Amino acid sequence: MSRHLIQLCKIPILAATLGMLASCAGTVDQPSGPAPDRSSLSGNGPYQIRAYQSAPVPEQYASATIYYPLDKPSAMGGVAIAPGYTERQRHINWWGGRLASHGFAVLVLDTNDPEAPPEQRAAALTAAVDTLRAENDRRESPLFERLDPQRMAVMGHSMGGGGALLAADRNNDALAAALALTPWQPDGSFAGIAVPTLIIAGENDRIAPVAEHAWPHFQSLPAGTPRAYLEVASGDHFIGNNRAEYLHPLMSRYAVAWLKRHVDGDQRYHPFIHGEPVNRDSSRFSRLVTEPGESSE
Ligand code: 9J3
Repeated sequence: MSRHLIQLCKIPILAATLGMLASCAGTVDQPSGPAPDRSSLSGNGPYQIRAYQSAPVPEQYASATIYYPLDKPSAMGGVAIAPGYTERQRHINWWGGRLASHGFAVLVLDTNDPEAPPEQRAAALTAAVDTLRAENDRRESPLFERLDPQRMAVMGHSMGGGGALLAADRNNDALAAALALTPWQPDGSFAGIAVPTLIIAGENDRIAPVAEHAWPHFQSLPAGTPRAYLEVASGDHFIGNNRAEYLHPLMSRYAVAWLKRHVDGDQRYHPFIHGEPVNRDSSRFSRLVTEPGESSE
């Protein structure tokens, strides 16, 4: 139901009156949690974090940890996250707790083969989204009847980021957002992605150089799809990883805002991607393109 109403809001001419904007804002999910500001987005959110590993594991990945907010009163969206080449959960799992603290159920996976190509990571992410959805129906799950199966996102680092983009390209209707951290996918072209997509890249990435990976990936996204490209000045291939702790506040501000805005439909986060607060970070980025697309005012 709310999906259809959101679609209506994509018609810019209809949305071009204040009255219409107000009614569009009212049709998305009710904003939940305290109003965001720069500092709240930079660190952990308002919810207590819990994690478990007892969800059924499908054949497409080896194992996973699911992080979730213990005390979020309303239904939560989900995010599936894949690591990069030779990486394990421990290389990127700071995102699990961080995103859970802001109200998401977050599945961080280990691939069957640490050297698996992006294609296999895409299949793992798609299966992981199915795992999250199934948790909503599994009585023994801490997420039983606490998820909104319509609000699922995919995310990943490097080959996992390539996998997230591939998964989004193929599962248009099934996802609410995609987020790629220094994505790696040679000749990656993602014109089939219809969901809001954020790419975070590193200016000095020598492993997935932006000129061959993140930037052409971004340019291949269809105009009209909400999309953003953030290129961290002097950033390397590992800007989104656990070890780049000094960058976690910056990463967090944009990733949390993107997911809150597009997975939860919470308009309060819009200015933190497209508005004035972004100016305060502009010196941190060598390139910054944010396009609200047709789904936003
Ligand atoms: O996932 C990644 O970090 C991909 C970078 C890489 O080393 O690919 C070469 C096979």
